[in-house]
Order: sequence, then structure tokens, then C-alpha cells
Amino acid sequence: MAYADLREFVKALEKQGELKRVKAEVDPVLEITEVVQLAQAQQGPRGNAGGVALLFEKPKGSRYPLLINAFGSERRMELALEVEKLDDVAGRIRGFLDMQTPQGLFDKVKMLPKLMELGSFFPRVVKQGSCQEVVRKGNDVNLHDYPILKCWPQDGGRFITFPLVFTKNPESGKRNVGMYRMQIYDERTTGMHWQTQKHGAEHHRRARAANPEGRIAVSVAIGADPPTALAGMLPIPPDLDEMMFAGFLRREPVELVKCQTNDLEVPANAEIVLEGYVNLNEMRTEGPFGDHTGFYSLEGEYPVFHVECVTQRKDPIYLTTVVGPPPQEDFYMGHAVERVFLPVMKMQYPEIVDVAMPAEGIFHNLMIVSIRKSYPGHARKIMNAIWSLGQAMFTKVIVVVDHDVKVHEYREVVWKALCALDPQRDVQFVLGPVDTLDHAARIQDFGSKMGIDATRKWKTEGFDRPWPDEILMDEATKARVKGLWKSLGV
Ligand SMILES: Cc1cc2nc3c(=O)[nH]c(=O)nc-3n(C[C@H](O)[C@H](O)[C@H](O)COP(=O)(O)O)c2cc1C
Ligand SMILES: [Mn+2]
Repeated sequence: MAYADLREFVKALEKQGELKRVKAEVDPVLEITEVVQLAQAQQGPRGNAGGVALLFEKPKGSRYPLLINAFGSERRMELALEVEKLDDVAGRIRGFLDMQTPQGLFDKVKMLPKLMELGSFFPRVVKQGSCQEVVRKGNDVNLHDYPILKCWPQDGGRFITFPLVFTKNPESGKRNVGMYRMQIYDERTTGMHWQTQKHGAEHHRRARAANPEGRIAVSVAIGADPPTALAGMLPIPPDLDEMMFAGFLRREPVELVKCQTNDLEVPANAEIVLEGYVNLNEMRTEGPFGDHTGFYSLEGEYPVFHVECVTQRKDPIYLTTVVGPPPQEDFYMGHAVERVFLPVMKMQYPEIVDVAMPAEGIFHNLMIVSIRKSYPGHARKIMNAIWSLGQAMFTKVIVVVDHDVKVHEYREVVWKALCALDPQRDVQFVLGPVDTLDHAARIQDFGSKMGIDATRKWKTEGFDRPWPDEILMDEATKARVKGLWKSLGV
């Protein structure tokens, strides 16, 4: 059974020893960040990295509790997705991708459970939702009611860091949900930090092309059952509904309710919903913000979100996160995404064996890919494939290694990749879109990327020397010495 809502997940975490309640008053301005830093550096209940989730019961200046680090370990991501191992989700995806055309009646019957499961993907609109237990409109709206974090000293203010931003494509009417941080300007206005390549920004552009003086409806949900709450960060194609994907992850449809003041639908089980609009001709300075690069993102011009109505539960939990020097909570969220989407990547590029994105590479700076190389130039083909694959286009450095290199063992990667390299021959530069947060790029959003072909070089690639074998002891000697070992006194 899927989690009904966020508080059911809180209970589950607590039962597993994965959550601590903080009863003392702590300030959402800087202090909570620092508590999270220290807590994350501690071991979790299984000796794991990432500490425990924290429920601050008395954030200073607010009546509402604050949940943070709820997804900040591999184990908590497994609990969030209700699987033993993250690869189980990948296995389910593989199951669908491998579906064959049924040959006879028996095949068709065997497929029924899968087809029934498909039905669970589609979100369902319901009449009522607990996210609308309390409704406040106009002057009763006050964002200062909530324990919104100022994360780091040079931040331009307080930021909502875990929102689900709902918009509709003005041309197709299709929904998008993105996780875009929101800087609080006053009681009823925030920034809307959708970066230029993201789907929310595209909706904004299309609406603006039709009528620059108009506005686009936006609703923001904060806190929901885990797969729904996480859906905003999924790097899925435009016009593919994140709520459908959340339904797949939770194996039950996401229930949506229509907003009070606009035509968008939001998760019925959300804790808090902000309804409003973005003017298509209004921009305002946003930032700085201590970002997941471990550096501040500097000020930039972004659209402004006007909140006309707030709906919430009677006793909402405010869900948030802190990004900063890696690894933080978002590393574990992103790592789960990497594991879950690997089968999709492999379906398009079956030569891919495995992929790793080390925490220090902050997702877009480094991807290590192992491939089963089949033809000359194959490593370069994979680089180009990655640079054209959704948000993987931002990858600043791609290292392609042979299938027998264990990509998650970074020591092995460094050792073998460097040995396989003739830098002038094997490094390739390209120009293209780069992550907005890349502060080293020559121009914001545009710069260069580097691919390193660290595979064995072939004769057919113009390499005319013999390639040496890796040193490995023969099995017979190993067995003999193992037998002698005790008698050696070493
Ligand atoms: C905690 C967190 C904060 C994020 N903040 C932003 C942000 O402020 N702006 C942005 O464009 N992307 C941000 N992202 C990344 C997007 O959520 C991600 O690229 C997502 O796929 C965007 O959805 P879209 O593809 O529907 O546009 C953030 C991700 C996480 C996990
Ligand atoms: Mn999207």
C-alpha cells in the first residue's frame, strides 16, 4: 500500500529509527541548516551515511513543524519508494520496457497483471482533498506563517526549497511539475527560479509568445506522499506527466484536486498549496542562494510568483531541504533517480553497462559511463548520446570506460582511465548548453563540455601498438598460497 501522505511516511521513518524529533526551539534562519550539517555527518541507524531525518517541532517564529533530511540516505530513499533496493524500481521499469507483443491467448493472460498495473499510473481527480481543509485568500495569505529557511549566510532571503511547481503547457494543456526554489519577497510574492531549459520556463515562454501582457496560472504544492513529493525533480521528457510517473512509483494513482482559484490540479494529500500566477512581463532579482554546487548562485533575473490563495491541512508539516557542499540530501534523491532511469538509458543505448555520478561531481559536472565497445569511435558516440539526452545534456565531463571497469569504484576509475589515456588524442571538447549553476561557464547557460575516451584503443581506431593485459595472479597460484597462508606466519 502506498503512503497516504507525508505524515504516514514520517511515522514509517520513526518506526525504523530513521527520524528524530527536535523539541527545542531552533531558528529556520541558518540554525536549522547547521543542525542538519552536523546530523548528516553522523551515522544513521544502520551505520549508514546521511544520519536521520529531523522533524523540528518548534521552528522559531512559526506554528508549524518542519521536516528535513527525510530523503537524505539510500535507506530512506528505499523506504520512500517502498523497495528493498533502488534497483527493484529499475527492475519494474525493465519489466515494462521488455514487454513483448503477446503471441497467443496464454501470453495475453500472462500480460494482464502488467496491463492492470499500467492503469495505476494515471492520476485521478477527486472532489475533496485534505490539502484544502483550510483556505485563505487575498489579504489573509501570509507566507511568513511558515518556517521557511534562510539556508546560508549570504542567501538573499528565505527560500522554499522543496516545492512542486504546477503549470500547464498553454498550447497542449499538458501538465508539468518541477522542483524550482522560490525566494520569499513578502507575504504574498516569491521568486520563481525555473532555469531556462526547464519545462516551467518553456510554458512561460510559450504563454509569453501568445500574449506578453498576460499571466500564467501557477500552483505550488509543498509536502505529499514521498513519490509525489519527489516527482518534481524527475528528469523526464516534456509533456510526460510527472504525476503519472509518481503513480507508477507508488503503484497507486495520485489523487488530485482542482485548485480553489485557478484551473490547475494539485495532489489532494499535499500539506500546503499556494495558488496564484506569474505575470509574463515581470522579472525581479533573485538570489544569491547557497546552491548544491557548494557555492553561491549569484543574483539573476527571474519571474515573480503572486500568491492569491493558500490552502492547507489544519496542521500542516512544512517539508524542506538544504542544498550546499556535497553530499547533502539532494545527492541521495539524485542517486535514486540515476539508478531508476538506468534501464531507460540502456534501452536506448544497450551498449551502456553502468553509469556513476559521484557526489563531488554534483550531477552535472561528472558522469562515468562503462560501455561494451563494438566499433571504432564507439566511446565518442556515447558522449554525443549523453549530451543530447534530456538534462544529461549538461554533463560537463564524461568519462567513458570499458565494460570491465567498475564505475562506482572511483579509485579503479581514476587508475584505469588515466592509464588508458593519450590526452591529446582521447579528449574531445564540444560547445553547447550548460547548467545555469555552472559559474565557470563563459556565458550563463552556454559553454564547453569535455569527453574523455578512456576505453582500450583499437587498431581500427588507428592505434597500432599492442594493448597490455591487466596484471592478475593466476588462480592456481592463488589457491596454493591460500592453502599455505596459515603456515607462513605473515
Ligand atoms: C532540492 C532541489 C532544488 C532544485 N531547485 C531548482 C531550481 O531552483 N531551479 C531549477 O530550474 N531546477 C531546480 N532543481 C532541479 C529540477 O527540479 C529538475 O531539473 C527537474 O527535472 C525540473 O523539472 P522539469 O524537467 O519538469 O522542468 C532542483 C532540484 C532539487 C532536488
Ligand atoms: Mn517536466
